[in-house]
Amino acid sequence: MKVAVVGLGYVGVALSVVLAQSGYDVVGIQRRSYRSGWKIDWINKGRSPIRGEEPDLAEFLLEAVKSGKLRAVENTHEINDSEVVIITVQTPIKGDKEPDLIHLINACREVGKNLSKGSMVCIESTVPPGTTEFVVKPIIEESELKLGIDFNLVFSYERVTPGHLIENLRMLPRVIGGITTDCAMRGKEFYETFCMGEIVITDSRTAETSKLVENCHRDVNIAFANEASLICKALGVDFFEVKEFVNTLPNREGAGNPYRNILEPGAGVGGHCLPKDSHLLLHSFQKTKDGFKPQLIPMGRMINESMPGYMYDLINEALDEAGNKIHESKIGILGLSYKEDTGDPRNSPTIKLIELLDIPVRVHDPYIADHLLVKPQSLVDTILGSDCLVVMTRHSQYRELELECIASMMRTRVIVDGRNLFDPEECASNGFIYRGIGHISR
Ligand code: SAJ
Repeated sequence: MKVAVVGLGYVGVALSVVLAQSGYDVVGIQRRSYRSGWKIDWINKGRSPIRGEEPDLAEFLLEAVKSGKLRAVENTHEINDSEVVIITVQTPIKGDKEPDLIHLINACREVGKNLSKGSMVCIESTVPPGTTEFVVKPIIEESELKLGIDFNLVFSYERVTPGHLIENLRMLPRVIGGITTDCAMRGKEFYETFCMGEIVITDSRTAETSKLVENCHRDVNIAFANEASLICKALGVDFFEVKEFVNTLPNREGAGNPYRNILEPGAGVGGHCLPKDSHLLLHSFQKTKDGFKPQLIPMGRMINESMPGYMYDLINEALDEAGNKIHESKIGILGLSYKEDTGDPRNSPTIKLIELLDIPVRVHDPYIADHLLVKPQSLVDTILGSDCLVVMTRHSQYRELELECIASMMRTRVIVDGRNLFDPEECASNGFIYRGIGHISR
């Protein structure tokens, strides 16, 4: 069976590979945009366009392309004889935090124009609740195709996290929301052919809302860790010790114990999901004109967005203690990517920090060689002669850094650790002025 995947981002590429590995004839469709057009030729050469550590992805992609099971094209006519069309285009938010659905709308228009009767359309992009029914469906029906008669339509959200794309797509449970029950059942039948996790069905709006609530829950829990760490700092208490003790509450099945799982405080919350998903959820909520005023979710978002600013304050405080002025200092930043062991700078807290510092800085990232805002440097050049080393991303490579060696390379020994990378005692014993989120200042 032929499947078309529209939008070759990290989800579309990984999904195309998993589908090809499961025996489908997959055509990945990508418009030749400035940012992503290069992926078409890259994939057809058997090369993965995804940066960072992705087990199996590059190897499986090469296999799929060599076997002819996977190819990438620009033109949307290939949708024509596909029995399933999956849309995985990005759904960012605009500067005013409003959803930007233009990529989804354009993709739906192309799908509507080329869809064959009897096909199924699956939306995997994260969307405001109601989008599948009130935005996608009408666009596809503009082509005289009738839902339920000529095509089926589902919203089926991905739950991937970079670093685990293939594993997540194959093993995690799936929630399939159909515009009709028949749609949902057909969606379940399709996803069962390559997803090993449990597959549950519901309506499209419930599925759309579940995805957003799932991510808002994470965003708010990270905000809780961030706020609790700032309270602990003010109390002169090490937050990581508190976190360790709190998380000792056992999570024994059936014991009914109200276990805890406090997350990691850090330099900020970046990526393509969490920074936007609460805005997508609240966008649809606001349209209901309900009198209730959400506070916790928007406040959690604000706390996470304030963390790069908090890092700025720690840098300022630590350099001041060293007798340096921030604007006369050489600052080296470890990590441009929003997340450890991945190469994705989207909404990265590092970008926010660089903008706040507003001075030339040196940045290193093992997975990012170039960026519009800053030219990443080598690790040595980032550390050598610097007055302050700032940890923004907890890449595994940084765990091998020797403090003694770093101390000998720096002009002033100041470390500001946003990801609990270094041990505060060890920093102190190596002569560093240390500040770290979640740790007591030394
Ligand atoms: N972060 C913290 N503290 C934490 C966990 C994360 O500060 O305890 C920061 C990270 O540094 C990063 C950001 O939050 O900047 C996001 O991290 P993430 O682990 O949530 O990674 P994402 O953005 O890839 O989230 C994905 C999401 N999946 C998608 O919808 C694409 C999300 O659904 C998952 O909850 C998350 O993975 C996951 O659970 O791994």
